[in-house]
Amino acid sequence: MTLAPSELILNKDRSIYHLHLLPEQIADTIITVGDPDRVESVTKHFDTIEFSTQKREFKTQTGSFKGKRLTVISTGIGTDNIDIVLNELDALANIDFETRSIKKELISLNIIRLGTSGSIQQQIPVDSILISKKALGFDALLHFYKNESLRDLAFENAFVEHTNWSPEKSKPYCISANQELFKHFKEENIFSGITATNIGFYGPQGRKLRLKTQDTQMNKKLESFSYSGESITNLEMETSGIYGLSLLLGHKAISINAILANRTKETFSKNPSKIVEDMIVWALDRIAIL
Ligand code: R1P
Repeated sequence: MTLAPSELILNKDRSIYHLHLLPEQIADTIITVGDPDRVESVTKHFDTIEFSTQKREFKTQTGSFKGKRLTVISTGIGTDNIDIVLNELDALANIDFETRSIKKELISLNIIRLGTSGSIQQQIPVDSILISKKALGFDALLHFYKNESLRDLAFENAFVEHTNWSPEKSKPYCISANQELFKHFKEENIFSGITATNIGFYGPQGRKLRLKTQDTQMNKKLESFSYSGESITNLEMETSGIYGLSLLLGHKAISINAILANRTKETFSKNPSKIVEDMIVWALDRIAIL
């Protein structure tokens, strides 16, 4: 099947529409960060940088760390951007831009998010690192794709019942991390848990400035929810989209988070850049031996 110009959109230089990348400019292992400025916080540790570009919030650098070729790309904020980044990275790997057709041999990328997040459990302090064993998406992204076999429906239904989830919001969807990557990164001093991915930063994460939230008890309900001995540990804005689309497209994904805030204790890191840097240094060493 040939993909029409309106579906697979290429720029004049044959690069993919939003990311502005050519297929040869990405590695098989991709680090995603939210903040474009964090791209260089990662690549400053590289031995060499072979390529850099930026379009909108999508800044990309490809280079080598301890002999391993890696691409670092910023996604900006939210799962709407994750839809663009994951689909365009997959197109770069698995669609032939000359024939505009899907390749016969598909590549499975490693996708590693190095993000920031807020804890909702007392025992997960600021300035710690947490790996997402599962993601619970409050965004609607995955509902736009065929996804039946992917989700933990029993978990989702228990969560909807526990929180008395408003039917006016999209149904939360539960997706697991890639188990191989989860085991590779999990260590004794690294927390793990279920990450709730929110559709916004303020109301959707229970923050009140001037507006009232629909459910004032939501964060307390998230904190007290438990299913098969597992709890929701933290809130952020991308992991569910990364896990869901990676699984659908056949890529391996893991989300690693520097915990900057503790919402139950109402505390925020006094030196957020230090824990972000510690996470980057630790994760790069693990990525080098993937
Ligand atoms: C909100 O401030 C942003 O920070 C978190 C959230 O997921 C959201 O993207 O992650 P990043 O620091 O990776 O962007």
